[in-house]
This record gives sequence, C-alpha cells and structure tokens, in this order.
Amino acid sequence: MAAEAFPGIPRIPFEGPGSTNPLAFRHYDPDEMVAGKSMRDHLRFACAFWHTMRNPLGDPFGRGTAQVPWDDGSETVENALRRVDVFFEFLEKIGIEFYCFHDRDVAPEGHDLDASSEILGKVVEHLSARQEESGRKLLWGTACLFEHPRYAHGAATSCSVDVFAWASAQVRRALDATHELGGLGFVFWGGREGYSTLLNTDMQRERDHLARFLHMAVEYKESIGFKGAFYIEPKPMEPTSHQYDSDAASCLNFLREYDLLDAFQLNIETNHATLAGHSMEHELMVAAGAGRLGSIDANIGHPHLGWDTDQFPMDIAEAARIMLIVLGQGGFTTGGLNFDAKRRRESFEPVDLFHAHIGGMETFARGLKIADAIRRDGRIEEFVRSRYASWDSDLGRRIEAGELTLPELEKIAREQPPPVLASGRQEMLESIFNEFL
Ligand code: XLS
Ligand code: NI
Ligand code: NI
Repeated sequence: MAAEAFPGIPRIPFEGPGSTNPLAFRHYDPDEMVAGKSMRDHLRFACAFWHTMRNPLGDPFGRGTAQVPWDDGSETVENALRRVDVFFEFLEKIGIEFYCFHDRDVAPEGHDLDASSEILGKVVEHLSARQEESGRKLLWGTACLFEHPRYAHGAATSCSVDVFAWASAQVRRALDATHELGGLGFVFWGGREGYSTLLNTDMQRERDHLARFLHMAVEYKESIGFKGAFYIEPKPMEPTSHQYDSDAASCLNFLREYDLLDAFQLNIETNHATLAGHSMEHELMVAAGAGRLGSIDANIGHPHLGWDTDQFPMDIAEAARIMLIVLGQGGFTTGGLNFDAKRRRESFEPVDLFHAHIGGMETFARGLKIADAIRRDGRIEEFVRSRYASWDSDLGRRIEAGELTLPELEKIAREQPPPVLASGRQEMLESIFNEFL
C-alpha cells in the first residue's frame, strides 16, 4: 500500500473527559455500555464518501479549497482506486465502521453505459477487498441521478423517456454494486425529482413515473435477492424549487398512494427537515409514528442561511432530541447515523476531516447519554402520559375504539360539567430537558 495520506495522525483514541487533545475522544467510547448496548452499536456512525473524498469545498462564489494531496484530479480508475485507499485509512483512523456512497463518487463515468459499469465494477472489487481487510461495512449505496447534465430535467421524473431509461440502467448497476458489497441499504434521494416551474411541468405524470421507477427497483431488488432496506430521503427543495419527496409526511403519502409503503423506510436528514420548515424532531416523529424511521443523515443547517449547508452536527441538545426518538423506537436496525456533512470552505486541511468527524461523533455520544438519562429519569415521559390520562377512562377507551357517534357524545357532553384543562407546562419541561445537558 502507498504512503499514508494522513501522516502523523494516529488512530483517534478515547482519552476521557479530562483530555484537551483535539485529536481524541472525550465522550465517545465505542465500548461503553449505555442502556444495555455499546455506544458503537447504538450510534452506528457512517462516513459519506462524497463529502469526505469528493467535496472540493466550493461555493457559488468561489472554487474549491480542499487540500487533497493524494488526488491527481484525473477521472481515471487509478485515481479512483487511490481515493478508496485514502478513504479506508480515514475510516480506520477515525474509528467509523460504516460508509455510504453514490456510484459516481467512487467511480468516474465512462464513454457509454457499458464502460461506466466496467469502471464501477473495478472500483467495487477494490472496495470489497478493503472492506474485507478492515471490517468496515456499507450502510447504504445510492445512484447519483442529479450531477450529470442529462439529468437537468430530473431522472425518473424527466420529460425525456430516454433519460428515464438511462436512470433505470444506472440504478440497476448501483443496486448490483450495493448488493455485491453486502450493503445494508439503498437510498433514493430525489435529487432533481421535482420542478423549477409548473409552467412546463405535468406534475401528475411525473409523480406516476417516479412511482413506476421505484416499483421497478423493488422488483429488481427481489430478483437479485438483495435483502437490504430501501430508503426514501425527503428534501423539500434545492436544487429544484419543489421536490416531490419534500418531507416525511408527503413521502409517506406518496408511498401509500402508489402501494410502495411496505417496501420503503425513510432516511431523515436534519438540514432537509429544517429546509422544509420542520424540526428534525418533527420529521423523525412522523417517520417513527408510521413505523418507517430507517436511518438518519446527521448534519445541521446554519440558522442564517436558507440552503442545505450540510454542517457537521455540533448541537448537543439537538442530538439529544434525535436520540430520544431513536431510543424510543428501540434503536436502529439496518440504519445508522450517516455524516452527510461537509467542512466549511475555510477548513480545507486534511486534518479538518478528523476535527469535523470527531466533533460530530462527540455530539452524538453526548446526545445519546443525555437521551438515556432523560428516559431513565422518566419525568418528561410521565408528564406526557399523565397529560393524556383522561383518555384512559372508559369514555376515552370507547371513543378510541370507535364505539361512539357524534350524537352520543353530544349527550355525554351535555350531562357533564364544562371541561377543565391543566397547563401544558412547556417551560417547566424545557427546564427539565436542560437539566440534563
Ligand atoms: C442531498 C442529499 C444527498 C443524499 C444522497 O442533499 O442529502 O446527499 O443523502 O443522495
Ligand atoms: Ni443526505
Ligand atoms: Ni442533504
């Protein structure tokens, strides 16, 4: 193997809360047991190949700044294989067990579909060998159906049937690759599955096409025996002005409408939730309530910026709110916490990849412990339970069981004294939550 890409950076150790070493963990001890499970198994961290290896850290006003001494900038197979080696060195040093990729992050496109498949095949072989050596696993794969100019009008929702066919070919191959690598899941994020203006858009036809596309993916998945989970990743906008997978509720409705609900779970991303005008907590609760919370893209937006800034998750209270819901549903099964996050343009040195991921991991380690402590304390849970206590009465039970009609309820209401309400105690509950931070 070639020289180290991150010389002088050792495997990041756990040094405990007293440490001031920025390249050490103070709170994330993978073996520490929390609520009967190791932190490693609770958190199931994953690293995103695209941000870690391929994001040049450009913005709409300036070119990329990322220092990538291992990358010669060419679209060759050799360069792609070298990036894989660097990525696995990073995974091993940072102590992250899972990763995620798009087909086009790991392998450049060839001059036609067959050439692209061949290149992807070579890279997959290499990824497979590195997985084997390192014990690292693929949390999910996906197909990049948004970067190439051919997808300008969308992929599965393109006005061009030929683009739809091309996207089908690409998803087929990306599924093969994910299957070959033993991936635990496959994500469909509707990169450009939406519109810029309704003046040129047949919305219902496009939605029908997207559903057809997903049905074909499910059929293909079954035909090759791929057992991983399928996830839809909601996002309301950007790059389009409206995406059909705009939030958890609209995704669930879409899946139900097209008889796809059994085949998909949701992969919820924090910054997408906030772009949709929701809290992450809201999106997670909608997904979990439908039994469809599969995985999480862990990042965070900037409160002043109205786009997907994909910042590393550094908000401990937010991580605690997320982990409360994850613990509440009994943890992850196939999913995990994927750092779909990039460094700021100013953090361009390779070592910043470590600082960024360490920060995100520490945030979630603390979030996990806080959420566990809040659950063990039980005051908030008990408050919620008692807030609905009137529903545990005979009347509540009969309404919930669908045994009463409007006229019958009118009779009951008339015979009773007017309802008396109790306070919602929001500020008291917020203070209890804060006690644990
Ligand atoms: C973009 C999305 C994307 C998906 C995978 O905003 O978050 O990165 O996670 O295609
Ligand atoms: Ni994402
Ligand atoms: Ni995103």
